[in-house]
Amino acid sequence: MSASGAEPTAGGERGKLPQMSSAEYKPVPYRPERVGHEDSIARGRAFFDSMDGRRSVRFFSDDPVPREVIELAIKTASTAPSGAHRQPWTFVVISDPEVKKQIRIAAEDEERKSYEGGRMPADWIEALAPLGTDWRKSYLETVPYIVVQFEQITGFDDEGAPQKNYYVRESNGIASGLFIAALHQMGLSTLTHTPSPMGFLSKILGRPKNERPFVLYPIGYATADATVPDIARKPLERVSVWDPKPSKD
Ligand code: IYR
Repeated sequence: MSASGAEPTAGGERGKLPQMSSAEYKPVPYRPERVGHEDSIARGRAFFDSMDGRRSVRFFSDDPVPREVIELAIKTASTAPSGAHRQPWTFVVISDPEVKKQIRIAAEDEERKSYEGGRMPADWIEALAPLGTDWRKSYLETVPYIVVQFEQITGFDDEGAPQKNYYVRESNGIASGLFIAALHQMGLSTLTHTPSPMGFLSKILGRPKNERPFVLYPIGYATADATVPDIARKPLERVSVWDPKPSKD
């Protein structure tokens, strides 16, 4: 059995898989750097220590950010694995103060309805209490850049005909993680903001029907007096299970 699973199974006609067209599958050699154990651990520790220092930030300065920082973060996000390698995302970059203002007004409108208009259930409001969030999003006008990641529910083939995408949410989630990791590595701060509902972003940003807003990121430098909630991450034992036994039933 090859890794592609392209061979017909023993089950005869019924279990037969379509023959993969060899004309379309053209692999090239891949030789990732082989790293010794000590170096692996040293690199892993350094990366973990750096990423463990990342926090979601809500206090931003208006200090300028080089355009290349945003370009690099988007390019890094786009290295994410994706369903059928469709890369079903669009990162929309906003630097125009007028558009930022429109986004702030629309986002605060929605958030006010959620927080104070009874749209968020009590348990949700309670869950957010330790984070100190409310409907006010003034940072949306302060930051030098807002990026909105859109998920492409469908895409287009080379002829421009609509084409199905696969694992769109999962692919976008992975790209989002890489995006915020890249920003953190470059010394920038951000927040994965999901004003709900986010439909207003499609309108303000003139996005086509096949795209849906996924996450909004205000991006900039944290202010010198920025604060974050006093919360801790779960220890390894609470986020992993090693060599579990099969269940009896
Ligand atoms: N979208 C709201 C509410 C909110 C929801 C979750 I889940 C958070 O972790 C934080 C906030 C807001 O941005 O305030």
